[in-house]
Amino acid sequence: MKRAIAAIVLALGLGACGQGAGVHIENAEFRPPLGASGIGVAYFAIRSDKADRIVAISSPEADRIEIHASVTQGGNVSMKHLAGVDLPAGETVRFAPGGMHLMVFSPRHIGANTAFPITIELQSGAKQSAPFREISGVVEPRG
Ligand SMILES: [Cu+2]
Repeated sequence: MKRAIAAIVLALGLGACGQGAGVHIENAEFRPPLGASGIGVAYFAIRSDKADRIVAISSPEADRIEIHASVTQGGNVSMKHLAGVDLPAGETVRFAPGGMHLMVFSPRHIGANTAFPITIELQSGAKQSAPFREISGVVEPRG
C-alpha cells in the first residue's frame, strides 16, 4: 500500500514539472548534409495528448531549424516554410520523406550512429527534447 502511494506521488510530481507532459516522439531520424549543401534533414512522428501546436524547433548543434512541407504542383516539387504545425489531441503527426520535414542548417558533425539532439517547443510552453538517430549516406531528393 505504501508503495502504491509512493508511485502516485511520483507520477503527480513528474506531471507538475512538465516531464511526461503527454508529448510522444517516435521514429526520430537525422540525415546529415550531403556534399557541400550544409543542410541536413530530420524526420519524426509526434503525438500530443492535448491539442497543442509546434511553434519552434532548435538544436544546440545547428545554426537553425526550419519546418518545411513539400508541395507538388504540376510535377514540380517545391518547399514551403511553415511557421508552426498544429497537433490535434491524440493524433500522430508525421514528418516523413515527401511531406513535412525539418531542414537543419549547418549542423555540427557529431558522428555516425550517434544521436542528434533536437528540441521541439510547443505553444503550451512545453519543450520536448529528443535524440534523433543519425543515418548517413541516404540519398534522396531534397524537398
Ligand atoms: Cu525543406
